[in-house]
Amino acid sequence: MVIKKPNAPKASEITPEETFLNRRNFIRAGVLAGTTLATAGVYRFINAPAPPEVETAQIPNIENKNVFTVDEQMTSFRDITNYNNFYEFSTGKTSVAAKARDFNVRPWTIEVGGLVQKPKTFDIEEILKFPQEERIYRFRCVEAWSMVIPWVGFPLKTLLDKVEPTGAAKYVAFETVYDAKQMQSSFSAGIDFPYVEGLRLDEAMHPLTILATGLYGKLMPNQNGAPIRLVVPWKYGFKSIKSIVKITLTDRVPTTTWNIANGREYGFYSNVNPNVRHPRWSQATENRIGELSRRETLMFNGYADQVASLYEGMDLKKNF
Ligand SMILES: Nc1nc2c(c(=O)[nH]1)N[C@H]1C(S)=C(S)[C@@H](COP(=O)(O)O)O[C@H]1N2
Ligand SMILES: [Mo]
Repeated sequence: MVIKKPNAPKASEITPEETFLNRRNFIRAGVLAGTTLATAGVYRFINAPAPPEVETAQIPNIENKNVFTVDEQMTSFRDITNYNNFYEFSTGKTSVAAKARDFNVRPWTIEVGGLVQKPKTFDIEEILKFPQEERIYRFRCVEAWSMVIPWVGFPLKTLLDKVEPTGAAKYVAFETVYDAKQMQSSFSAGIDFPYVEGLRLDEAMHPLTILATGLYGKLMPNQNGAPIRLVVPWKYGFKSIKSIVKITLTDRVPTTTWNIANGREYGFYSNVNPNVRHPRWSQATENRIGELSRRETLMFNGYADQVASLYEGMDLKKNF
């Protein structure tokens, strides 16, 4: 029995993934409403058949553990790898794992360029040789569900320092691979591909911002953004772009996928903020996957001590 708290989105406010407008119909109809991320109902694997588990290899060179952690129970491997948002494969969270199963992530390169002294295309094998750390972070989706995930990765700053951003660089733009042959939802997802995201340079250089290469000590499962994805724990999950092939230093605010799809609902900053409502639901509480009652959402997802200073003097309602 699930008892809805007053802050939980009402059933009438929830847009089921199945009713997403097909982009072509959307254009034909001339509808002005934007595309939206659906809100999640309470989710549990009770009585669900065991999902197929694809084992990835152990990451051998994890140097730091227990430096960045939270005093909250980790979400199970099974839930982290079977409840996903990865619209290139499916808009159905529990369908992504199966659809991404055969996604081939080798060979893989990341092109890093733009306003830098030393542009370079990195091979994933070279990146995996960087010292890796375990980072146990809270992860909060804008749809008001959350997890605690033991990522493996390294600070994004480590990579950016290697290409030497110039003084003119103010932002970092990221791009996901788009391979129509291997991915499936080019039109029905309702968002444009390739998926793109961005950060301000100081956010990108912040010690909490990582490029993640795995989770639970193993190489990144395809459904979670193999072979490498961004993780910015104080921002809503959609900022944490998956399967990155390109990183560009720039002096302009980068275009971001959900902002193009619906700028009224999804801003550039997208910092977790319990005091700023999504236009269609409260962000004051969240459904921690695996728990029964809702939790209070924390300012900057619990990382305010470390990141609030980045936004000093900014109106967080305006810059949502
Ligand atoms: N390329 C790409 N990156 C993406 C998404 C996506 O659809 N495509 N979804 C985002 C959203 S909305 C969330 S909540 C997280 C989900 O990450 P997870 O499946 O590893 O939990 O990935 C983000 N990164
Ligand atoms: Mo999300």
